[in-house]
Amino acid sequence: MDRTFIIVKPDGVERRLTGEIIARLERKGLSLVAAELRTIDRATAERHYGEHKDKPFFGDLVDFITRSPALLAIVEGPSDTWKVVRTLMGATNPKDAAPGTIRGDFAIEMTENLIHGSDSAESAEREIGIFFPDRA
Ligand code: IDP
Ligand code: MG
Repeated sequence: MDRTFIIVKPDGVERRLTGEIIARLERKGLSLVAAELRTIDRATAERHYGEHKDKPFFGDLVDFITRSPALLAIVEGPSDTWKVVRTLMGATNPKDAAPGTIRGDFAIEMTENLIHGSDSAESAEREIGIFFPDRA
């Protein structure tokens, strides 16, 4: 089996879309193997989003992802699970995300785009190491 890492971001938990989002992953054929509702601390958020540290939106992104609890999860599928999840998520900018995707169906603004999914198998392992060190 092949695993990846997701976050139902604070906006998703606040809007009570956690079940809807996890249900879409499960209906596709992916399984939850670990999950925890946790308020992410700033240092962990800055590490997770390190690739964006020089971007103008970095401060807003860290404020957002740490503002209230998020659902952190490891999901598993038969192959290319990170890619399967990214397809279900839709484009980063919800205005460009296709109907039928999570972002396309439920979001409008860029920062509050409901879900994070690792962008490669290597990123998935790196992010699992940050959020679920016991599972690394
Ligand atoms: P991804 O979440 O689709 O992988 P990334 O480019 O890795 O997209 O960006 C991480 C997160 O940063 C996005 O999900 C979004 O919340 C936020 N973000 C990305 N680009 C912008 C921007 O131009 N303005 C504001 N927020 C952004
Ligand atoms: Mg990304």
